[in-house]
Amino acid sequence: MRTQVAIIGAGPSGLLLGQLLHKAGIDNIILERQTGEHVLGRVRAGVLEQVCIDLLDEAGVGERMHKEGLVHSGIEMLFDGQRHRVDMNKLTGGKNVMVYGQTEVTHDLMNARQAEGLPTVYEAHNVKVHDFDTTRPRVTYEKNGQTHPIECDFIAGCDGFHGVCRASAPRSAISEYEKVYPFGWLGILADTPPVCEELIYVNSPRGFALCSQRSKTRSRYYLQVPLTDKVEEWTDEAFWQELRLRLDDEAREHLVTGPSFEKSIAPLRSFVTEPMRFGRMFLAGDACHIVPPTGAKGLNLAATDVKYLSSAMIEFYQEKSEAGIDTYSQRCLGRVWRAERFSWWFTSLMHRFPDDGAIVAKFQHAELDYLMHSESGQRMIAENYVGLPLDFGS
Ligand code: RFL
Ligand code: PHB
Repeated sequence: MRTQVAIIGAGPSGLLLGQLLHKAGIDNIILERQTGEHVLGRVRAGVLEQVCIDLLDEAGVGERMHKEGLVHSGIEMLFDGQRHRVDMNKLTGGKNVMVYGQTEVTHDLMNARQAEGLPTVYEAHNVKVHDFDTTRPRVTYEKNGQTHPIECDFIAGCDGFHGVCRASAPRSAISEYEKVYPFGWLGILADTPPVCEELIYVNSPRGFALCSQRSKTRSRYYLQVPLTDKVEEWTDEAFWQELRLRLDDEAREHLVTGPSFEKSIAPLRSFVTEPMRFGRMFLAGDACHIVPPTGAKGLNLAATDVKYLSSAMIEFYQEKSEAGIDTYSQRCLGRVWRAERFSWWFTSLMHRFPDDGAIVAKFQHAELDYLMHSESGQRMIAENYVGLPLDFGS
């Protein structure tokens, strides 16, 4: 079999890339290790930046998002028992974010791909990438006991943190930077109305908490927990009890509890791979960078990688120019490091680190107090949260 671009991974990066390439007349095949149901079962991101919204529109899959997504113009910060609102819209000259789950984004992209009859191979096992240091790369995979080869012009590694593409890059050509945080996020989904119209980020003496949502009737809550905690040990009752203890009086009063239908613990990590291109193989999304979820940046960064990668490939085919593919890595990494910086900073400001003493909690409070009483401090949070402009720094 032959295609122009072989895409590994049917997460949001791979599906969005496939859609944008198809719109430009570039054929592609997606190979996914899991079943489609499994991919849709993973509950992850919830906040989309304008750049991501625009790209989903460009890919022709924005209709349901605009109907069902919730536009948020601010976030709330809770510390020392007091809530403070960061008015993102006012501080950024009119920018907002959209609350719309990654599951829904993935669903919309999968439906569009299926409707257009584009090839996706689910349960593609033992995917291997070959000869990407030449102009004739190949991919092989196993399905139903047979090995299938695919010849292509480019390989797009959209296969997440545990994927095969980054692992296949020559060790001598790659630099990796990593920080693992000494806690995780225990998250639940419940069909209860959200405690507040906006998201509440909480710095409490008992650790971080986040009150998020998926719709007016579906809540998503997170608690900072030790890495040694097991999800089975957390009953719904224990979760709600602990969340209550981290909230302020008003939120405690408004909190509506109920049975959860999803519960999981996610570890937190900052990670970057440089470069993001190895000959004819390109990495995008979680395959080459991970941020702790505090800044809500992971999916949004994946979307901008895909924006740069699709335009580089379109330039290659339509204008016979390699300029875009040659600068792909450099263009992405500027934005990646800015988002990594913000996510690390926001995580450090909002969580209790096990080895920090009481003085660090005091530093955090003093910094939060400063930020909430300084317009430039609040603007720094707002402009990073809604997403820095694509041409920032250039
Ligand atoms: P994904 O979603 O991991 O998809 C990669 C796909 O590749 C497949 N795969 C393979 N396929 C074939 N062969 C192999 N060898 C393969 N190895 C892997 C996998 O099965 C999978 O289907 O990566 P992608 O597409 O780059 O998307 C990245 C996002 O999923 C991620 O950055 C976000 O979820 C991060 N994130 C958030 N991002 C935001 O922008 N806003 C948020 O509010 C936000 N909240 C979050 C988050 C991530 C979280 N967790 C669980 C880490 C909240 C949480 C709790
Ligand atoms: C979510 O709703 O899952 C979510 C929202 C904001 C974050 C992280 C996760 O910073």
